[in-house]
Amino acid sequence: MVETLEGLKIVPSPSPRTTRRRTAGLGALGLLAALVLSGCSTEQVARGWMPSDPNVTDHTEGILNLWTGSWIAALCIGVLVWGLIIWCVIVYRKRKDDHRLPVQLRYHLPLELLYTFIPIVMVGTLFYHTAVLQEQITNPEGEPDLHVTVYGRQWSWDFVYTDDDVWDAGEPAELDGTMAPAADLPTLYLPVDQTVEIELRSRDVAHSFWVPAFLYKEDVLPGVVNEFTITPGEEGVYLGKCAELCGEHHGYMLFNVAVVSAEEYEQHIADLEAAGQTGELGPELDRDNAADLEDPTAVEGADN
Ligand SMILES: [Cu+2]
Repeated sequence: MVETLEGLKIVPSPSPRTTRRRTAGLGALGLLAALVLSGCSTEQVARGWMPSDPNVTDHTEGILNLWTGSWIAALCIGVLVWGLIIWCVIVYRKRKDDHRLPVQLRYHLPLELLYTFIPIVMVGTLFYHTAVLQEQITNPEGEPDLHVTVYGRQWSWDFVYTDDDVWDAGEPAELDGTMAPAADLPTLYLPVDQTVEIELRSRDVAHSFWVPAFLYKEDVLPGVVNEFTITPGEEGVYLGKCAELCGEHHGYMLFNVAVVSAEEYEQHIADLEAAGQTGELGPELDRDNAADLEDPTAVEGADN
C-alpha cells in the first residue's frame, strides 16, 4: 500500500552535529542528576556507600579500604577496556565504498598470553588482600579479653558469656507474620574497646551470623565451630540477622549487638546472674541431643 505524504509537514532531520551536541548535553544532565539524586557526600564515597564507618570495629577500616580499593581498581580497568573498545569501533569502522574484509587476527600467541596473564594477576591481587584481611579477623595474634559463644537455632539465637558463666537465650518469636520490636530482640552485649573472641555454633541447621555494620558475616554450621575476633570501637546498638536461608521462619532470626561501656556490660552480666541464667547452655541443647529434654529454649519451633 502506498501512502501519500500530501498534507503532512515534513520535518528535516537534524544535522549530525546537532545530534551529537544534544546527546552530549543529555549525558551531562544525566550524570548531574545521578550525582544530585544519590545525595552523595565525600564521606559516603570514601566508604563506598557501606553501612558502616572505619571505627565501628577494629576490622571495618581494613574492609572498607579493600572494598573501595577494589572498586577503584575495577573502575580504572573498566575505563581502559571501554576506551579500547570505543577506539576500535571508531578507528576500524566500515568506511564508505570499502568492501574489503579487514585483516583477520588469529593464533596470536603473545596477545593470548597477555589476556591470560593479566586476569590471573588481577584475581591473584584481590585474593591476596582478601586472604590477609580474613586471616587478621579469624586468626589474630594475641589473647582476647573475653570469649562469647553464639548458638544459632531455628528461629533465634543463644548467647553464652563463657568467662562469666552466664547465658541469654532468645525467645522464640511469634510466628504470625508480625515482627518483634527491635528492643525485644535477643541482644548480644559487647564491651567497647575490648577484644572478644566469638565462637559460632549451630543447634540444628546451617545459619549465618551477620551484623551489616560490622561488614562481616560468618557461617554457623552444625558440627563445626567457627570463630572470629572483634574489637568494637563505637558504642551503639547494631542490628544483626541470619544470612543463610535456614528454613521457613529464617526471616525471624534477628538480633541486636549492643556495644556498651565496661560498666554497662558488667551490669548486664550481673542481671543475667541475678535472673539465674548461669551455666553453659551448651551443646547438650543441640537438636540431636535435646530430643529428650523438655527445655523450651532448645528446640522451640523446630519442626523440620
Ligand atoms: Cu538461620
